[in-house]
Amino acid sequence: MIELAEGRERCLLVGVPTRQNTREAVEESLAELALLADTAGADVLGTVIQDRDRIDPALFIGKGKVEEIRQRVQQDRIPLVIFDDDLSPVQLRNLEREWECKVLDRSGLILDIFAARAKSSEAKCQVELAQLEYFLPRLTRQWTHLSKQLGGIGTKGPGETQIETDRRLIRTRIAHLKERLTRISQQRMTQRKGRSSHTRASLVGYTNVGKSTLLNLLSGSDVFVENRLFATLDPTTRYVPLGGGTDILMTDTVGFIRKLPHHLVASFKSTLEEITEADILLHVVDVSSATYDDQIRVVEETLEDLGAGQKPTLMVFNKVDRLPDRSVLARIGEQYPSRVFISATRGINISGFKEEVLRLVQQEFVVEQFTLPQTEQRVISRLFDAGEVLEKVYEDNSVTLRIRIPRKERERLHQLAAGRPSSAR
Ligand SMILES: Nc1nc2c(ncn2[C@@H]2O[C@H](COP(=O)(O)OP(=O)(O)OP(=O)(O)O)[C@@H](O)[C@H]2O)c(=O)[nH]1
Ligand SMILES: [Mg+2]
Repeated sequence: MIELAEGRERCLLVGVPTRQNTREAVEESLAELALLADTAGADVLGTVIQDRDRIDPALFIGKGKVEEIRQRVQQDRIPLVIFDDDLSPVQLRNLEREWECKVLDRSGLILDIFAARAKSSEAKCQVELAQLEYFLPRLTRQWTHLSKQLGGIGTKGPGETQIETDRRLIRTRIAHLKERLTRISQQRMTQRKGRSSHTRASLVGYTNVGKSTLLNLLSGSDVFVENRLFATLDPTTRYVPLGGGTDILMTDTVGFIRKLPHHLVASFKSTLEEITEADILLHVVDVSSATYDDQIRVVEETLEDLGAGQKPTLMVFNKVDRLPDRSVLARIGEQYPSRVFISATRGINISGFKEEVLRLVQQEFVVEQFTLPQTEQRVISRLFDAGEVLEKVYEDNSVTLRIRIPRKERERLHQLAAGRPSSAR
């Protein structure tokens, strides 16, 4: 709820290498934090790094560093200090008191960007929910934003009673948002069912790797593309022809980043269902990034958390046009058997991409036919649940279903259908 002011704001960044976190990793993470700050509308004046064996429970960094930063903040009148790691509510409060400026952590900054980027009512709801969950424990005396927004209670600095009132307001608001999101999620499910006769592919990947650019190219749509982080929050689904008469439904959605705030993932549930409900994943990677392998790991971990880690996946290495040295491609080729190299902006190897997607679809799914007596309602409904029904024909007392099913389910389903004494195959 700390809103960055209109126009550019100047800031300092702070990173802390510890025993678990090497200096090199922290420097990379800080470079990314600088991009996040830029996306949020802040100019980075400087970066402070302090090696520590142990995080200080009250101040996160050491007393000497706190003093050094205090002098810098006063001298240059810096309004904002951003930490690359998450601060506890106590650390945040103490540091704001020490420096008399705004202090944000990485999660707070990401939430702020999401809030500015959210366009649809669904995204706005999801971001607000994440922000409230994040700010509830951080609610302090200075904090009056929500009570003002919800009806002008308390325009002066609130006392303890005011904070209690704010907390109650927030909890009520959280409950309301959760209810709305449940309804939205149900609507999405109905929409997906309506389109269920097509294979669904979801574009996943780190933020800014070119997912939206690729969908635009494949479907002629005009999803917003930008060389900043989190250009896309709302899912867009389009038909994409793969050739040979096969169309698939492809969805572009929010990108991931390291240390993605837990609250954000939890509240973006309905958006992220586009990923968990997909048949196959197209994991887009910016192969020109120096840290692409780290990014792959972060995406894989996030997918694992979402329960989508086991889905059939094609690795799509994008931005090959930016590679000065292509020898890296051979190494990647060995490491990832199911992969393709493309450039979405230059249109390089898009036909190869489509072939690989088609191959994955054909490899993972088969279209099978089942004929059953119409009285076998229980088995019929299990078949409906198992795959996508492409055709159903009723004849006399039997029904014939053509269903696209995962290849690995084939045997089990035929046995299920054959297990009925009167079933015909
Ligand atoms: N050089 C080059 N740039 C690309 C390529 N594909 C995308 N880009 C650029 O990368 C930037 C990010 O592209 P987007 O399509 O917005 O990326 P995204 O993955 O949708 O990003 P988020 O929605 O922010 O997660 C834009 O500036 C694109 O023009 C490519 O093949 N080569
Ligand atoms: Mg995008």
